[in-house]
Amino acid sequence: MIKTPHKVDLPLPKREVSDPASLAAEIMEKLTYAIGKDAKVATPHDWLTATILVVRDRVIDTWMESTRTTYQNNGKRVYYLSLEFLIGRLLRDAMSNLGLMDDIRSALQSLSVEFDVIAGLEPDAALGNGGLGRLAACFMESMATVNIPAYGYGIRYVHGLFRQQMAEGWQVELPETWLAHGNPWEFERRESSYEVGFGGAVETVDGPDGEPHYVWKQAERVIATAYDTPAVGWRGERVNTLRLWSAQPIDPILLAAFNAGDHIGALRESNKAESLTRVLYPADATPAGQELRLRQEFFFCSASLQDIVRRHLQQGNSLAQLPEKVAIQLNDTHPAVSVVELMRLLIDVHGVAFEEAFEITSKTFSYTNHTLLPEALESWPVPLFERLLPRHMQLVYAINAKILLDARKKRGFTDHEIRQISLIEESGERRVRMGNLAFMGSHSVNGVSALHTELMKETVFADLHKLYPTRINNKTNGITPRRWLMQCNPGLTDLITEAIGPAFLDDTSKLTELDAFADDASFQEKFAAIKRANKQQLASLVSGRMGIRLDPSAMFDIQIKRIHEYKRQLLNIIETVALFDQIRSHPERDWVPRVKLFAGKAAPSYHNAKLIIKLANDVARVINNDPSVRGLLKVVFVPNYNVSLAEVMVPAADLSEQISTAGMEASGTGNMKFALNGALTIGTLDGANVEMRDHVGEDNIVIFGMTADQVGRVRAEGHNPQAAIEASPELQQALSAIASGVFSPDDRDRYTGLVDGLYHHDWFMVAADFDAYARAQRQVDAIWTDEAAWYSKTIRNTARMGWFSSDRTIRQYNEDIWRA
Ligand code: B1H
Repeated sequence: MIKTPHKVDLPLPKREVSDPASLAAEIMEKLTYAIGKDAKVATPHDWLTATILVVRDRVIDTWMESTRTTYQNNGKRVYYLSLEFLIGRLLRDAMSNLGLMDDIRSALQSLSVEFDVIAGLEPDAALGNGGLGRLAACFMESMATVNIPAYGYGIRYVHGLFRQQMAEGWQVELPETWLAHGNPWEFERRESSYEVGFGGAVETVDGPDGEPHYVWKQAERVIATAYDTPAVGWRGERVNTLRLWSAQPIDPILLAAFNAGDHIGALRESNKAESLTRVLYPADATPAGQELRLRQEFFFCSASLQDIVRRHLQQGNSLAQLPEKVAIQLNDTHPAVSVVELMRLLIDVHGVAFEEAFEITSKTFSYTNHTLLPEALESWPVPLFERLLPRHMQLVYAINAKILLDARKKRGFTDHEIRQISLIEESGERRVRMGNLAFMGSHSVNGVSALHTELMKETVFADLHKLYPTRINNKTNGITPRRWLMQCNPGLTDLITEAIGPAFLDDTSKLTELDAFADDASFQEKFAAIKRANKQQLASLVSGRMGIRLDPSAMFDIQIKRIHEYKRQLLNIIETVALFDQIRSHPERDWVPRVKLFAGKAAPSYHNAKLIIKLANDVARVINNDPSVRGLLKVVFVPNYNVSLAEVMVPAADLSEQISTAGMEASGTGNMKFALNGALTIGTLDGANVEMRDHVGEDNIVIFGMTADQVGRVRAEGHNPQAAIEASPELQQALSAIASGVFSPDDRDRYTGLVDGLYHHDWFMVAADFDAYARAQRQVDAIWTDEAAWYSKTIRNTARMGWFSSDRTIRQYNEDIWRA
C-alpha cells in the first residue's frame, strides 16, 4: 500500500453562515456543479436535490464530529437492529432539527422556488410496514437527540412498502420506487463490505488444543454493501448513522456462461443475490415464513455483526469487553438469528469457548417483543433452518441443551415447562422458535406498554419468565415530538410557544403548563382555529386526490393504521352503518355532523382485511350519495396511507379511533400522535391507551368495552355472539343490511361470509363490544355539542401527552438496559 501523508489541517469551506442569501448561493452552486443544471432548465426535482445537498452539507460536519468523538471516547455504542425503518421524508425533519426552516424557505423564495412544492416531491422512505418500523425511525431521531452514540442497522430495500391504489373500492398493490430519482441522503460505503454465506455443510476438525473445531463450508456467498444515512437529533447537536445493507453478487456476471451463449444463465447468480434486498415483506404482525425472508434476516444480521465486531476490535478492545462497549437491541425477533451468528463469530472465527461466548452474547443482546398474536411469533421449520444455516442449527441445539438441562436439574422444571421453553417446537412439524432464542440470548426482554408487558409474563413467556424472573421489563413506546408535533403541526407549536414559552421544545414534560389554559376561552378559540386550519388542509388534500368535498366544521373522526381484524375497523364501519340508519329514521334529532375518515394498507394475502377496505368504500359510496343524510355523515377511505399522509391527517383529527380488542394491540403509537395534537380518543383499555388514560385523566378520554381480562375469560369460557347480536337491534339491523347486499348491489353475497364470522366466532369481540362502542360514540357527540367542554378536554390531551415522547422511552432503555 502506498502511504501518502494526508494533509488534514486544510480548512474546509465554512458552512456556518446560514442567512437566506448565502443559502441561496449554495443552492445555486449545488444546482450548477453537483447536478449540472442551469436554473432556467432545472426541474422541481433538481431544485429539491440541490436543496437537500445544501442541508446535507450542514449535517455532515456534525456527523463527522459525532463519529470522531465516539471513537476517541471509546465509550459504549448502541446498535438498533431492525428489519424495518419507516422513515418517511427527511428534508423537513433535517431542516427543522437544524433550525434552517425559515432561512431555506426564504432562500428558495428568492430563487422563485416554492418550498412546499419541492418538499412534496421527496419520496417517503417506506422501509417498514407500520408501528414497529415507525418506532425504529422515532428511536433513531431520539437517540441522536438525547446524545447516545447509536447506529441503526437494517436493509436498503429497493422497493419499500407497496403503493396502494383503489380499483372500484378494492385494494390494488403497485410497486413502490423511492429510489427512482436517486437518494441524495445516502452515502454508499463500498469499503464497508462483508461476505455473507448460506447453505453448505459443517466440517469438524481437530483443533490444536485437541478440541473439535467447526468449519462452516458455505455453498453460496453474497456481498453486503453499506449505505449510510445521517440521523439528525433535535437542534442538530448529534448526528448518528443509519446503516442499511444492500446485497450484491460476488461475480457480477458469469463470463464463461455468457460467452457460451447462455446470456440469461450468466446473470442468474447476480439476480439471485440482488433479489435478497429487493423488496420489503408487506406483512404487519404476521411473518411471511418464506425462505427469502429468513435469508434477508440472516443477511443483514451477519453483515451488521461483522461490522460491529470489526469496529470493536479496531478500537483495540478485547472480545471479553464486548458487553462493556456494545449494546445490541433486537427489534422483535426478525434479527434474532443474530444471537447464533454472534456465537458463531466468537467461537469459530475468534476461538472463544462456548460457555464464554454465550455469556458475552447474552450480556450484549437485549430483545423487544412487539406482539403476542400467536400467528405472529416467528418460527422456522428445522429442515429449512438447517439447510440454510447448518452451523447456526448446531448452536441452537447447543444453547437449548445448556438451558434445558439447567432448568431441569437446578430448577426442577416439568416436562410441560421444558416443552414450553425449548428452542424447538415439537408439536407437528419441528420448528425453531425465534422468540425463545431471542429471550435466552438476551439479558433484557421488554414489552412496549405496561399491559403488554404483563401479558407477556402471563402468556407466551410465562415459563421463560419463571426461569428468569428479572429479565422481562417494560418500556412503553413513544413518538418523536419533532416530527409529530413541531413539523406536522407548526400552527399548534407556535400557539403553545406563545402561551408557555419555548421550553417544551426541549422538554415535552413542560407541556403540562398548558393545563392552565384548558378552560381559557380565548386560548380555546385559538386552539380551535388551528384545528380548523389543519382540517381545511386535509379537506384540500382529499378534494385534490379524490374529488370529495369535506366540511371542516364537521367532526373529523379518524381511524388510520394497518387494516387488521384485531384493530377492528369493522366495528367502526358497522357503527357507521348503524348511525346512517339512525340519521335517516330520526331526522328530528340534533345529529352531530361527522366525517369518518379511514386509511391503511392490508397485507396483500390477508383476505378479510382487503374485504374490509372494500366494505369501507362500498359504505362510503352509498352514504355519500344518499340525500336523506343531508350532509350529516360522510365516509372517506383515503388511499395509500403512509407517513406523509399521517402528517396531514393526525393534526386534523377531532376524534382518534383506538378501538382494538383489549389485549391484542401491544402498544399503538398513532394513539399518542393524535392525542398530542389535540384529538379526543375513543378507545379500549388496550396497549398504551391504558397509560394514556392515566396521564390525560379519565375525564379527557372516552374508554369503552371489555378489558383484556374479560376478553380472556370470555374466550376461555366460550361465548355466544349470536345472542349478543340478537340483543342489540341496532347491530342486528346494520349487520343484516351489510349481509343482504345493501352496500353491494352488484354482488349481494360479498359480505355474507364476513358477517357470518361475527355470528359464529367473533374472535375479536366486535359484537360483544358493539353496544358499548355505540354508546361511547353518543357520549362523544354530547361532548362535541358543548364546545367549551370539548376544547377543555382536547387541550388537556396536548398538555398531558409529553410523557409519551420517544426521548423518555430512549432514556429508559439507556438507563435500564444499554447503559451507554
Ligand atoms: C407490531 C409487528 C410486526 N407488532 C411482524 N408486531 C412483522 C410483526 O413483517 N413482519 O413479519 C412486522 C411487524 N408490528 C406493532 O409494533 C404493534 O402491533 C403495535 O401495537 C406497536 O405499537 C408497534 C411498535 O411497538
